[in-house]
Amino acid sequence: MTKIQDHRVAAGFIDTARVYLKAGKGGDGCSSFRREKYIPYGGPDGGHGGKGGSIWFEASANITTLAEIACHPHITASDGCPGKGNRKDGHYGEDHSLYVPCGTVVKRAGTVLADLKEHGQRFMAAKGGRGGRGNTAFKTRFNTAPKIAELGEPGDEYEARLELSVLADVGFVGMPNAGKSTLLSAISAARPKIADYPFTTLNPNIGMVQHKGKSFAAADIPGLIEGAHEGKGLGVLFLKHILRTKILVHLVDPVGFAGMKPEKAVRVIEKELKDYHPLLAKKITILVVNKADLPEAAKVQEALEKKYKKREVFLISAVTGKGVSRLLDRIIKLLPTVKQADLYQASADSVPAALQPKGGFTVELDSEGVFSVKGRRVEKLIAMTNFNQPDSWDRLHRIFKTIGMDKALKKAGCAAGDMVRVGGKEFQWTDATMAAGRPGKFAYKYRKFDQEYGD
Ligand SMILES: Nc1nc2c(ncn2[C@@H]2O[C@H](COP(=O)(O)OP(=O)(O)OP(=O)(O)O)[C@@H](O)[C@H]2O)c(=O)[nH]1
Ligand SMILES: [Mg+2]
Repeated sequence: MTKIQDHRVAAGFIDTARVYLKAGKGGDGCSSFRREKYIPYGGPDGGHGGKGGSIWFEASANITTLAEIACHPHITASDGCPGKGNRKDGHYGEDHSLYVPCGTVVKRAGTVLADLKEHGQRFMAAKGGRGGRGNTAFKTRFNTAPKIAELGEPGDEYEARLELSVLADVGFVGMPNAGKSTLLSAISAARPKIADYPFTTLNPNIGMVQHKGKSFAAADIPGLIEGAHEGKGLGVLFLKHILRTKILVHLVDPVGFAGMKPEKAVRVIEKELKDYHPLLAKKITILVVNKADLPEAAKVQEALEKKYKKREVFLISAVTGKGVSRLLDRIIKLLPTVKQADLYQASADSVPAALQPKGGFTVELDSEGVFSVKGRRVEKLIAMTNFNQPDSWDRLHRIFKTIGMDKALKKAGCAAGDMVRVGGKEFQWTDATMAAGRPGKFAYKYRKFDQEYGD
């Protein structure tokens, strides 16, 4: 961690966090038979396992930082309980909800899963596993006493990255000491720190501005300096927070900054914004000369008006309030005209594995000479098969045959004695294995089961 980030931790503002999610495993199904006096052949009565708990993220307007989550990054939801005899189904695992600030983007391996913008918006980030079915589910007229019960499905497990991109309508940018925080505190209830030295603001501040019956959110970020987009100063850490604003207000200090003339400072800031992200250059940027009470201010405004003929240049004083109302009028008029495309869009393939369509499987011969079968459905089938039950083996073989896995393996060159790996388990493929399936008149039934099989 760099020094700057350390400082941010101390300041309590964390805008990125890495979290390890582990949803609950489904409870195992139960294989049992009804045994009661005077009830011969009581039949199967094993209950189903309960569903595992899922992990949800919920946007909340009452939170402004990811600090809480960053400090407790291991998040698990509880497992479902196993089923029991007498048709008792297991309890469901409890879902786990985590509150995140509005504007939090959830990513997995670089792809955006969700963008939580509105208060109360929820997203299931990790789905709990399905409970295994008890042997009551496997009773058929051909097999009235099945000794098969599924294991619970494992829950989703992965590392997610949370990124907070503050949601404000208007962003204040400018060199340090230009008066950004002073302006925010003058027009909203926010009370950022204000002082007569550069880099007073260390974290973004957000305030709700009420003006003539309309309201909007404004964000003040730390001052920018030359080279900010390359990491100089503090500003770069927070530039992403203005990416989603609709309008930028560029405050200019008529005194200049560190010997730099105001006109040059304007050019420097605009270049920094453009270099950080082309989107920032495209935003409507209102030029505002602050500190109108100082004698230099009017001249600077005139000079900027001359230079940027097509742009309006406002003259305000955040301290005395001069010109502020006019500026707010302009902002309120402009805001509804800005239509913003979504910056973060959840892509279709970024949906968590458990929510993806089932799909088929692929067979590949790996470097160790093992035939590796991959596919969500077959992997799930293996994970939910109880290999301690001989009948479960039979069922597995039948399903392999029905879904065409033995044919696919033969086609790939698999012969008796070769090793096959599916879902982390290895089997030796034998003719008996292939012959174990009983296709023919059962094929349709298992195909039907196969269609039902899944979520
Ligand atoms: N005379 C005068 N001084 C002002 C005005 N607005 C702000 N200031 C002063 O300028 C100094 C800097 O103000 P800040 O609001 O902290 O500036 P900032 O842009 O937030 O600065 P950083 O957070 O360091 O980037 C303070 O001493 C303010 O009192 C103004 O309209 N007139
Ligand atoms: Mg400030």
